[in-house]
Amino acid sequence: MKKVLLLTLALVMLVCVSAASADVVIAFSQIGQESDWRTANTDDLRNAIENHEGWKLVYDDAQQKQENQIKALRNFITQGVDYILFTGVVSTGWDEVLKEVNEAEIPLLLIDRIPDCADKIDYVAAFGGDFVEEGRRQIAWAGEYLKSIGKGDVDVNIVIMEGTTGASAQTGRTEGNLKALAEYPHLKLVGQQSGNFTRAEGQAVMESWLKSIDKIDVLIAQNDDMALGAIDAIKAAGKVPGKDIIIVGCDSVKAAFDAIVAGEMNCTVECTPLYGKFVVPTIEALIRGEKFDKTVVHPEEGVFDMDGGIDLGTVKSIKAADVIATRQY
Ligand code: GZL
Repeated sequence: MKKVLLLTLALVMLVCVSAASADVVIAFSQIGQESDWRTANTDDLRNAIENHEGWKLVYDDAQQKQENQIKALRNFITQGVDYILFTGVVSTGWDEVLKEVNEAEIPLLLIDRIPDCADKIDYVAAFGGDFVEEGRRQIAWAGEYLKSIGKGDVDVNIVIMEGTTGASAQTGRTEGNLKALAEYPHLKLVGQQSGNFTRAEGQAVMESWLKSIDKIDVLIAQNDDMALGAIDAIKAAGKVPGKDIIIVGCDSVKAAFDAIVAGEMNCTVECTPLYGKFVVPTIEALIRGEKFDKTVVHPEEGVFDMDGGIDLGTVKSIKAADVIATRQY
């Protein structure tokens, strides 16, 4: 009798332990590896999920191709994962596949770039940059900086290097850039072209601009990787980046801080890639049965430059050299 009781107890404990350690499978459809921002975003989310007790990550890198993301999402459905994290390489063309995710009743978390169809699909939570505000901050910084050095009433030629065409980070930042230009009539837009968020394409676009545009005074690059590529082109053309051409990036990755401290870049507008601290507690809360609304949560973000103190209304710039040692990406 005693043996039967002990055996039953052992069996019950085994079932409890296996249930407790049952994996929560989280699938992540990532855009690619196009920039330092993207790499930091991937690393942060992978670490946060893979280091969580009982959680397993299913990861897909789409190499910046929408068709690869659509395939990955359908694979996640077939695998019967428990949660899906999604950021879209472009904003359109997701309605059908995200409806399939909904029909499979797999909770969907939107991060980074929110798809245009967001108001037509179900998702359990969303976190992403305020791209319009980031674009505004880029132009406002250039306008306020020129005022601070007594050049607020001097006509200057400005070029805007855009991110991946059709990505919400590009459309949002462009909207913010162009709206803010109206506040600074002396900033004359003489070039606007996509560098696809990559360093190589940023260098190529800047090389062509330096040959085709007589005078460029300010570069607004919608991410730091393109700004760093443009710096390579500016140096190759025998000009001094950060002085002959004022350079404003976006993301605030480490390489941009290094360039600002070296005097080769002037400003970077922050767009954090560190979403692990939002995603992990949200999934833990969802497992507890908590619900979230469809508000897109925008992380707190700053602006970093050579000297600090430039007032942009919603934020004041911080001297990059003062905080470079504290940066996490
Ligand atoms: C912004 C993100 C953008 C970054 C780029 O949230 O989607 O994509 O600004 C990255 O560096 O390629």
